[in-house]
Amino acid sequence: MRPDLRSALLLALAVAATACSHLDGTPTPADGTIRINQVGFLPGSAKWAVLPPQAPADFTVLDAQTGTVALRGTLQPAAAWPPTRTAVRLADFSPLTRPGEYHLHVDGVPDSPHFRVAADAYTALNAAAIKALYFNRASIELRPEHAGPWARPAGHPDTQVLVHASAAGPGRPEGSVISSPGGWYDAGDYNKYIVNSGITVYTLLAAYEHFPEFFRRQRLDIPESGNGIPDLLNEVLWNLDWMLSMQDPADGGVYSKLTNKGFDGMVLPHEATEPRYVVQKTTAAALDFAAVMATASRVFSAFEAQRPGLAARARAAAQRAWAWAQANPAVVYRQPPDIRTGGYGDEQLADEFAWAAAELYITTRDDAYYAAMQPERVPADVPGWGSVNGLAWMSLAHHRRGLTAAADQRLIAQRIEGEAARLAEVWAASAWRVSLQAPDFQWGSNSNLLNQAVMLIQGYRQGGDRRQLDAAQAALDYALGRNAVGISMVTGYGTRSTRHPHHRPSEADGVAAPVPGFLVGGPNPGMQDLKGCPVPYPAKEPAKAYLDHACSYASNEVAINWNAPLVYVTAALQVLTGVPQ
Ligand SMILES: [Ca+2]
Ligand SMILES: [Ca+2]
Repeated sequence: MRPDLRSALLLALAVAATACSHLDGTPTPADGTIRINQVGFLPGSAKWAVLPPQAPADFTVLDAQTGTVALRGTLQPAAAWPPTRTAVRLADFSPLTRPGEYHLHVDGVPDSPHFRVAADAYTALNAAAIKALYFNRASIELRPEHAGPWARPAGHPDTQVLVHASAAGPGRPEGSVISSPGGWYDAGDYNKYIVNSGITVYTLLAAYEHFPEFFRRQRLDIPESGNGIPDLLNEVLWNLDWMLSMQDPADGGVYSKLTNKGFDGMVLPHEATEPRYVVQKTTAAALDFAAVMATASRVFSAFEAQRPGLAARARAAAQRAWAWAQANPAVVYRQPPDIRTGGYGDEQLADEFAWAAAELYITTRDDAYYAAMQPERVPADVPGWGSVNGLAWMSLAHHRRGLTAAADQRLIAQRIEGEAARLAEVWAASAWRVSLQAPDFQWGSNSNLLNQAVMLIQGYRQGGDRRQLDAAQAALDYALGRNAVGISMVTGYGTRSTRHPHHRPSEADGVAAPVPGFLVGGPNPGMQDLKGCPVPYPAKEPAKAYLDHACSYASNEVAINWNAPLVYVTAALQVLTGVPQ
């Protein structure tokens, strides 16, 4: 979720200047056409398509090359789905397991887009979702051999960053200059935020902890490829090293963000040269930082030869940030009057305390941290940047066999399996066969859904209930086109995908295709950007309130924390789905 409501007015001015050239956004396919995952499926995936209620009962799956019938089936009865306020019928073509290229045919309805069934269905998408973070790197030139047509000069060296009045402290008075280079631009803007880096970096590190073999084999063609560290971790290091520089050495507190005073126009990074500031230390920043550094310490302990001392440094940094938060337990973010960039403000900090305590416990095996988590008071809910309880349980469950006797194994299993079972019930009862319900269509609805999928996958890993894995597959299907707008909401992936994300490099680079691999926010009936958009949203229903236009930061922005669960889910499905029986 992007909290930058305040950016609306500033952006409106910049967007209005470029709007005329962007009236060719991807047209929404007509209602009444087949909605399907346009990228494809693993042979063992559950496979669903959504059809209009008036479709006749029989469907066929046709081989796209030969036109021969690969599968025949019968649609399920029409049922209502509240997020579109319409009824739909489902086609279940899970028995289609033979690799190939296909489309779905139903008499009287236009054929579906082509889709693949392939043993490597999600490997390229997974790599692209990580590479999108490379494309958002600050402080480095993107060279043509790595970035192709999206090559660009380096932006934001961030070696001369001013300490804002809100961040002043002993040894670093207002106006002091510090160096804090690297990191990823957070989203469509050019600022860097610790809170949102927290869940992002954690989710990527968790993907590595859970599926190391998958990532050890992967090559992303980034500058560090071949250096003895898996490329996912190389990419993580670009942001992790930046995060380390955001800790005040004097007291262990962590600045909440590194930012301009206001948002930049729609320009390339090297054209955005406003002064940069570190702003206010907060409790949430310290705790998210502590959780990430504790996790990183575990992961990078296996790479001592490549990054000597990093594991120990991250662990010490985590403990210092934790100590700062203990001494400053309620410092919430207050936007200074002269700063207008994203806030990521969060006043509920019990979840951040629980998550940091859990990660420090797992890394140090010190029971005092487990007690500090107060686990019996922590629910396992779907994570988001400001709501991180679920991450604590996810880590405890993964590491459950190596925990001390203090850990309540039954509680860990109950929390994970309970939340996954709840989500799977919603999925099973959904006419669209997706765990997202009408109230979930908020800012960043696609990431809400993929974070639900992350929790469903934890349930499957813990308890082995296959329906939970299928519900996670359904979430990916949704992002890739089996949704009410019929568009794959990952740039560059799918036959009909997002063309005009709210993403400054994509707008300013003169390349027609958007920078690939980014998940956009998705349908959001809040439509907080209406005033700044020269064209209306095509529809207002919760699942259809989506506008493929660069003005639409409320439905079409990109964000690092939205790509992270896309990385996790595509890797997990690729590894866990298995071959058909
Ligand atoms: Ca919180
Ligand atoms: Ca472009």
